[in-house]
Amino acid sequence: MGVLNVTPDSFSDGGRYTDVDAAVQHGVDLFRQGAHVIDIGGESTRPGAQRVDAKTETDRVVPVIERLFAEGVPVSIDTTRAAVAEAALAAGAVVINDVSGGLADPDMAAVAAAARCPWVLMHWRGHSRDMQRLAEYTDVVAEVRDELRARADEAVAAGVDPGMIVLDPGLGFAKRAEHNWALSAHLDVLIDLGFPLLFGSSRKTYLGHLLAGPDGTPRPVGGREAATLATSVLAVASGAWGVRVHEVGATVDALAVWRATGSPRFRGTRDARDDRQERR
Ligand code: PMM
Repeated sequence: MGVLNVTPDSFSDGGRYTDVDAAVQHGVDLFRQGAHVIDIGGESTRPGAQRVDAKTETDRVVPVIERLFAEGVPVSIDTTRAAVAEAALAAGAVVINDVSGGLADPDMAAVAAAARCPWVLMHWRGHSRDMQRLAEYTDVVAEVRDELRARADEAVAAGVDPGMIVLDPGLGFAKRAEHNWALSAHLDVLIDLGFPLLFGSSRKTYLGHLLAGPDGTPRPVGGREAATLATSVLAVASGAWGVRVHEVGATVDALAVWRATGSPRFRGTRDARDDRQERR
């Protein structure tokens, strides 16, 4: 999943693709580099961000989605608002990526159910403005698992086909660095819920802290790409179904390397058990 933020203020690409032509070109480029879907967001979710109204958000994304649809590029809409999702689907989007997991807007489930499209339910505890104060956990992996399960159960109860649900741990959303690392190390616990798992580490702040200079200054956004590749490959190797990244070409290359190592997941019906038997 390639990231395309058409916002003036997203943390890593804010302001670069507010012009429709530039946004469409970037979406096409990411698709040609190997992204299966381009995730378009019209509202920044960076910590502390101020909200924009639904009309502003819709006006930012719809012209870009229409043009990408015309170019044959599959698009997902990154929004927490049912009205924006509806307008995006009408413009040609084929996936709803809801960072609130359906919590922000009670009408989102009905939109997802009616559209019968994949719906990404990300783990979330509140809007950007106050999410860092919600980063309190006793056992982050178990709590995120239980909260994601509740989101999925509620979606199914609202009529969403379970086969259309994708879960996401929501790195950085009401999570400090130690929470992100714990979740990354235990993706299997979330995958055991039985849904495909999307993983989004790309350029996030916790990578900047990991790579801080000797004086403690976090590595700027532009220097987090190698760490993003490492976390993305590790996530896929742990069973993640997809990764949401800004640098698609490099990610595709890194995943080709992983695939060439002969991961059991890419050997059809064979699994580790078959391999062990063969070796005997
Ligand atoms: N992160 C951001 C925005 N949308 N959606 C999903 N499903 N998962 C994420 O981790 C996620 C998201 C924030 O980062 P951005 O500035 O790169 O969009």
